[in-house]
Amino acid sequence: MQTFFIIAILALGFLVTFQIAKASEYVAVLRGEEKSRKQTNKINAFMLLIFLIAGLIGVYYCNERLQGKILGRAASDHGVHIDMMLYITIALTGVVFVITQVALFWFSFKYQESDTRKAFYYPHNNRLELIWTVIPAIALTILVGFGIFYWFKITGDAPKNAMVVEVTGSQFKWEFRYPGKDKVLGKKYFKEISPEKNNPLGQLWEDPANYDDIYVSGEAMHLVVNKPVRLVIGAKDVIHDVGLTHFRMKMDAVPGTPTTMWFTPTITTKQMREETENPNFVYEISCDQMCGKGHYTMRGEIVVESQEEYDTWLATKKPQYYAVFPDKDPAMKKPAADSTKPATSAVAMAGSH
Ligand SMILES: [Cu+2]
Repeated sequence: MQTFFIIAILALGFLVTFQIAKASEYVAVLRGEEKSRKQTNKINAFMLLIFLIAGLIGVYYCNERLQGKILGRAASDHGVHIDMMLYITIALTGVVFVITQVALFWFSFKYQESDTRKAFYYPHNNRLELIWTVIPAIALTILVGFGIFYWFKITGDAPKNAMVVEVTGSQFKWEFRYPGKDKVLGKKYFKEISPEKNNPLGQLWEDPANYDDIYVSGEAMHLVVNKPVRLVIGAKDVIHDVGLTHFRMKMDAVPGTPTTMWFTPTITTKQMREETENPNFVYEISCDQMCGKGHYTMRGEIVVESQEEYDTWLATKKPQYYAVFPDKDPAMKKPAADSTKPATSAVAMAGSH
């Protein structure tokens, strides 16, 4: 039934178009071909002017309407520069857009066919060609130049006092690793990855740098406000992408090839909640690379807090090394060494591993 209606509508549409075309042909014959063409021309010129005005009003309206729906204030030092680049680009291209569109449609209207005027033959002008090639080339070179400058800054060496967090993407979650007191991430090897053996990242336990590395999964990444952070990014299966829209950062997570970027968060989660008047505000990590059917679920969170809050949080975490070798955990050792006291729950736990 539906198919029948669609065919019927198409057939009717064709018939109507055909009849209109035929009718206008008869009108042209009655009025005279030349006169009819000139009249159509006039209508078209007027419509172009209407299109220009309606179009410009539409652009302005969309801008006003959607103004509050953009990302809000950039929450990192690089983010401020990236927003600035965006505004400069939009301002520059915006001015060019308005000038060219007004010229295009206004000229079409003003210089429409007229019996009192003859078209001026003007095929070529080298100076004009040079001007409209060189000026955009210079403008674009400056814009791209700034982009490259910030790109090298973001992906280049982080400041000496930067903290390090390793981010690993997999279908479909994010895992984090903090280097611990030695500030060095221990070596890892993909063949050692084994969640059953408490080694979800494939850390090599013979590397002492791994002893104090803290593994965090299923909760937010914690960062310190106004302290640069270098992210070491990787993936276990396919290409993911660490997208940090609030910080205006993003970087691919590629299996086997660590990528890095650094930035300084400048606003704490608490401050952002007050500023946005949204008590549930959280900084988000989105996967910005289509990575499979659960891609949309790859949402991570980031908490930006003071150094004290961060230290308190980190103190609640234990190195992954102790999960694999509970007997090396000083917290487990102490009660075991104390033979005068009855077995504590810690000993019982150590035994159960
Ligand atoms: Cu992903």
